[in-house]
Amino acid sequence: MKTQLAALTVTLIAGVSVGQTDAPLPASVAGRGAFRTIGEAAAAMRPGDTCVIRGGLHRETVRPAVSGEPGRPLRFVVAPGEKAVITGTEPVTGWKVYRDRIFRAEVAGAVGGVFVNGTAMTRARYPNAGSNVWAVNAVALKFATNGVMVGELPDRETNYWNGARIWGLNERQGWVASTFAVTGSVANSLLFAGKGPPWYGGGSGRGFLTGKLGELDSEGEWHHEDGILYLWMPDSSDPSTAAVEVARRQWAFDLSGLTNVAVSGMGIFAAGVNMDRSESCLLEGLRVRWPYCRDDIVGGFNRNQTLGAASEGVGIALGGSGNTVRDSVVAYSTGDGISVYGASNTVENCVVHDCNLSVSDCAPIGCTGVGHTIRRNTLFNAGRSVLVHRYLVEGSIVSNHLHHAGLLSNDLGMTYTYQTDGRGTVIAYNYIHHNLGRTPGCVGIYLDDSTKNHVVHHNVVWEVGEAMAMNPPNSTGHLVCNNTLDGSLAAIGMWWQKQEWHNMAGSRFVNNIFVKHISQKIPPDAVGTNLFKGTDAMFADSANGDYRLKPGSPAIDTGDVVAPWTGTFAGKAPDMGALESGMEPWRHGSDIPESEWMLLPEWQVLPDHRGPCFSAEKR
Ligand SMILES: [Ca+2]
Ligand SMILES: [Ca+2]
Repeated sequence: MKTQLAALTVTLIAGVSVGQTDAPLPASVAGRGAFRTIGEAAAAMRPGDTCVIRGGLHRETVRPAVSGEPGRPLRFVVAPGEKAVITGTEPVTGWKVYRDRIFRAEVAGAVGGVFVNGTAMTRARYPNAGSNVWAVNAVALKFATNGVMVGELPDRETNYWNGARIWGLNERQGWVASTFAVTGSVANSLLFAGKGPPWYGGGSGRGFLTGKLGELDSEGEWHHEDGILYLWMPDSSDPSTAAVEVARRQWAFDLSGLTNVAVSGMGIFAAGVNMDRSESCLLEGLRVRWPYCRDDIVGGFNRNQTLGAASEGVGIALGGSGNTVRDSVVAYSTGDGISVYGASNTVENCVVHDCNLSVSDCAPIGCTGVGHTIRRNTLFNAGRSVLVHRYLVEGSIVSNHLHHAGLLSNDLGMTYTYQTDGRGTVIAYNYIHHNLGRTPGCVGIYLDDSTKNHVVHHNVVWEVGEAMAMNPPNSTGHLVCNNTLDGSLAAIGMWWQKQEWHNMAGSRFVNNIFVKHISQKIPPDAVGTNLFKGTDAMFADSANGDYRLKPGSPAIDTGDVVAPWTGTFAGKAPDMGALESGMEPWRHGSDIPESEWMLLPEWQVLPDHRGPCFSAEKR
């Protein structure tokens, strides 16, 4: 690991060293020369130019001076056979022993994240984190009275926790985590200003505390205070023998407000790409690690129509219009992987995983705006939902593979929206499975309250509590057609008790296979031909996620034509459910092989957490 990074560092240093005239410069543009940085090359580029980037680590934010033109984009490519990584980090040197195995070094300014040989370290905290980021080690916290909560806290002097920051998740609701400042402490009581964050008012929860040097007491922890970075190395070694870096720059590329720029084949580490107000820009073949690595996310529900590049937890900021991210892998983010807003942007054939470590309102893909396409992506491992599409209208969410959501929160959809008039947003041909949240509220496709006008068809949903949830009021104008909905509790669940709120005018349910019951609050006249609970659909092997129909299934050729959504079918009529007998199942998810997901072969891979993390208490 260390060797790999060191080799890259040497490569870059060789490229820029004065006097080494035989070493290739890091970037070149045909007809314009070679440059000491990509940024210098970018400043010289004109429409139609291609910048060739040499292998190695590049520590800069690249900002072209001008836009490309239609058919004559600015292109950034990597030299053939080389690996180039733009990193948002800067190395830390000048380490001295602080005490015991803790070292200190001067680091001015804010520290967004600390990496050792490419692996993220943990801000010093109580209780200690443990090795599994998806198994938050936290203490019980309980409401005492306004401004006070009590917890299982260690013996510390009065007001020791003044200035600390607490991350907490409510136990009963457990929707989203949030953070807030502690203003004082007495014994096992924490004091804070005001009534506290949303999760607190509901009673008990779990949390951890950061912001105190005194809690730097284990391997892999760091603390930054008064311009000094303190670090206990993961192997208790001297940090000067390793590549220790701090996150400094939010963006690897700043394409905001530019048009017709294409970036291909780069690695990006501890930084995102800013496409705020961009048009017709393209990112392809990228390998991105930690597009957002800071642990400063306040949390709570904070995503709405105003999502923009300045929102907390934004990863790759895909704003503007007509931009595309494709064939890329984005992994590890305390916030979003890709944050989509603006209009008519596309995310296609990407793998986005292990995001929203903060358990906030973020997701592998967070999406709001008009007319976006989210197609053939594989999204998995998320603190909450894997796809949030709140306020997405006229959108298209098709042929994705979505799995392993709810690793740390409860009452969530693997896809989630609320208060959204989709104006025809289509959610179709997706495979959706494994919500690890607690039931009830452990949902596959969640159209939460006041959501209207979505077309949900040909999705296969399993290993969830409720395959779909549609919460009134005004759950109107939806078409739910040809889905295979297998949840342990319900095919379609619904909450709210007031009957008069259940306005589902114009919503229709047809050709679905409901393995379990659907909510009795769905008006009977909205429910057409479906295969209901109690009739065996004869799936090939549903225990292993194979929902194709066996010959003789009562779902075969017993559906209605629902133009245009039933599309091409085999036999004399459409089948019920998502997978038409006699036709090949559609392609879903990204086709990037797992062997090609890595940024660099030996860089951080989080342990595979595609299993329940809190099995004893969650499901
Ligand atoms: Ca600690
Ligand atoms: Ca058929």
